[in-house]
Formats: sequence, structure tokens, C-alpha cells
Amino acid sequence: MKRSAFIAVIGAPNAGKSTLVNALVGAKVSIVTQKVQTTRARIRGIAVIDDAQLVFTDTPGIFSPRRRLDRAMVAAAWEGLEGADMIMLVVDAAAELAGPSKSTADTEMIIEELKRRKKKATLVLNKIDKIARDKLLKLIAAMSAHETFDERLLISAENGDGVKDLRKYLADRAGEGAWMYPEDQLSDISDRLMAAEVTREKVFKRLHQELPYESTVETTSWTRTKKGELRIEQTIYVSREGHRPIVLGKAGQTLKAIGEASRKELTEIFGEPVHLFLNVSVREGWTDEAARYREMGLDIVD
Ligand SMILES: Nc1nc2c(ncn2[C@@H]2O[C@H](COP(=O)(O)OP(=O)(O)OP(=O)(O)O)[C@@H](O)[C@H]2O)c(=O)[nH]1
Ligand SMILES: [Mg+2]
Repeated sequence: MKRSAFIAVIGAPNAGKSTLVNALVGAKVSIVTQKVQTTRARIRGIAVIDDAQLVFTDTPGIFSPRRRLDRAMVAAAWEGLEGADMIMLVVDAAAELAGPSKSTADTEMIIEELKRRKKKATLVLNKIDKIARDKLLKLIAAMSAHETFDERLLISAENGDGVKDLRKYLADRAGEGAWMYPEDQLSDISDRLMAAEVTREKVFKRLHQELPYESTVETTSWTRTKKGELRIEQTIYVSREGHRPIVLGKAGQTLKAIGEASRKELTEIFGEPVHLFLNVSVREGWTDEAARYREMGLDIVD
């Protein structure tokens, strides 16, 4: 008899959810940046531990949404709980210890909502590499006051501390059930979306302020050259004319660097040479277009 479990991974923006899902899967399935609100839609990462298949749902960070795109992202995160056998709440332990902040307020709000929904969750205190041991114990004690948590685990998704134990803990709790994915499948996103996400990661890493949040990347063409090599075309949508020159950079240097970094990673991911062509398109109001949301795997929420 096989075992399986669906595990939702939720938390405030920047808590390290995507880093953790990648670590649990053992491959990069979800993009990671230093900026908040990197993940926009639900992405499944799949790991097999002996007879158990664990299907992790990485979700967008949960915060108080204002813009339309934010609302769609937060709704997608809460929908990640539907059908989940277990919930992991990932918390940036270093941020918690640093005192009240946007991050701690978001975490507090998520805990309240979990309580309201009568959901139990496993508390995963992340980024312990940034914290002294004695302070951690205090933090655990403080967080233990919440009856929402069935278990508390300390990890560093970045350096891998505690990740093996967490994986085992989850695998041990998986119930009997058929595997939902083929044994070697690592994620549920298409190659086209994965390619767009990788380029979006580079956009997030190289551009700042509101620009990353007002941009999106779509794969528009996926073909083979005469020699049979992979040729990918993508469009970076921005919402204002003034953003185009910023994405391009002086003499096109910024766009070139984004393309170069993305191409390099795509070559690794797909295991073959990739020819990548990037266009920049100004599309005022793309954040109100259903088609743009569909491409990202999101639904518009009013
Ligand atoms: N020091 C340290 N940094 C970490 C750890 N885990 C994640 N990070 C960093 O935290 C930042 C955010 O990581 P992500 O994995 O993108 O966080 P997220 O929760 O998916 O963020 P959103 O998708 O924006 O909600 C990145 O710069 C990571 O490198 C950790 O264990 N230790
Ligand atoms: Mg993320």
C-alpha cells in the first residue's frame, strides 16, 4: 500500500516558503528572491520518501491586500488550503525576534484566520541560521501559546538545517493513498510557465521599487531552431511607458543581463541549450486583464 499527503505551505511574504518547498523537493520548482510577494500563484512541488509521495503547495505570501493583483494572490494562497491533509505555517523566526513589523503582523493575522477556520497547522520556524539558540527557545515558548499548532519545528530552509527531520516528520504522517503524480515528477507547472517564472525572478532581482510588482512575464513562443535547439520568446509586460527605459537600461544593458541570467538557468533546468528572446511591452492596465492572470495561474478577485 502506498501513502500520500497534500501539504499546504502558507505564511507571510518573504518567510521562506518557496525556499523551503525547493529544499523539500530537492529541486528548484518555485522562484525565490529577497523581495516580498515573489510567488504569485500556487505551485506544487512533489517529493517521494520511501512509500510516501508528498505534494507540497507553495503559495503566495498572505498579507493585507490592496491592489487587484494582491487580492488575487492572497485568495490563491487561502485556496491552497482546500483539500490539504496538512498545513505548514512558515514563519521568519528572525523577523519575529526583531520585534513588531509588517511581517509579524501578517503572521498574526494568518494565525487568527487559521483559528477562525478551525485549522490545525505545523509551525515551521525558519531562518534559524540567523538566530542564537537561547533566543530561539524563548520564541518557541511564545509561539506555543497558540493552540493552532500541532507541532513546532525549527529549520533553516537556506542551509538545510532541520529540513531532513521535517521531511521525515511529514512522511511519517502521510496516510494510505494512491500517488497522484508519476514517481519522477517534481512539479505541476508547465515548462512554459516555469520559463516565464525564471525570467520574472531575474526581473525581481534586478529591478526595484514598484516596477517588479507592476510587471509580469509571459512565454509567447516555444519552438525549435533548424538545428533542433530550443528557442523561447517571452514578453515582459510593464504598466507604464516610463518603465520601459528602466527595464532596457543604458544601451539595453539591463534587459541583456536579465536575459543572460535567465537563459543560463533555463539551460540548466531543461538540460539543453536555450535561445531566449525577450520583448518589453507597455500595457497600461495589464493588472486588470483576465488573460494576464490566467497566464500566471490566477483568477481575478473583485
Ligand atoms: N538566512 C536565511 N534566509 C532565508 C532562509 N529561507 C529563505 N531565506 C531568504 O528569504 C528570502 C525570501 O525567500 P522566499 O523563499 O522567496 O520566501 P517566500 O516566503 O516564498 O516569499 P513570497 O513568495 O514573497 O511570499 C530570500 O532572500 C531567501 O534566500 C533561511 O532559512 N535563512
Ligand atoms: Mg515564494
